[in-house]
Amino acid sequence: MQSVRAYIGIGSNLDDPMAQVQRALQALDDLPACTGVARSSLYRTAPVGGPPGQPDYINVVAALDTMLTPDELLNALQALETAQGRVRTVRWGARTLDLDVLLYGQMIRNDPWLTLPHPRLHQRTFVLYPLHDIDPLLSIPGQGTLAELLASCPFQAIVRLDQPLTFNL
Ligand code: A4P
Ligand code: MG
Repeated sequence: MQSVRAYIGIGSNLDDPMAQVQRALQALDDLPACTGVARSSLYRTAPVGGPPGQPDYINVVAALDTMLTPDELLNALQALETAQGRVRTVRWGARTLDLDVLLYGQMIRNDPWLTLPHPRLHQRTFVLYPLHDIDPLLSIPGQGTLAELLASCPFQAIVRLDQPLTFNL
């Protein structure tokens, strides 16, 4: 079986978000049947949606080459969220760690358990800019190029904190 390139969105705004995100990047790299390829810059971002008064997020995107199926990958991500103390209460509420499958190769899938590409990817600068760091020419299946999506995305405050890193491209 050929590996598939998957892009994982990582976000945290509770309990030392920078440490949570660094721990998640390491945990993703250690997942079985996955090889870390690159990560975007780290970003500080204003919360989008959810209850008012939440702290800012740290957001980053990781690219992996994986032999896991999409369902196995989501299960593995949810186990990592739980291991880092994720508790689900309010929708879009503050969280220690959120791991989303943004893209799994070119797969398009409309299933509430796992929708691909991630259903709100195109509305979020905290996902589009990090994806652009890793592959500026990336095309999102069914939605268009990153450049097109960035041009039509509503303004959201986002600050780049460091430089992207490439591991195995
Ligand atoms: N699910 C369906 N498709 C996917 C997918 N592609 N990746 C299902 C991951 N999960 C997917 O997710 C709810 C359910 O979505 C899961 O059970 C899964 O089967 P969740 O992680 O439990 O809850 P959530 O993350 O609060 O929900 P949701 O709707 O995925 O939230 P979003 O849209 O990801 O938004 N603002 C900033 N600045 N930075 C952020 O990172 N994140 C959110 C979460 C809101 N605002 C933010 C940020
Ligand atoms: Mg989520």
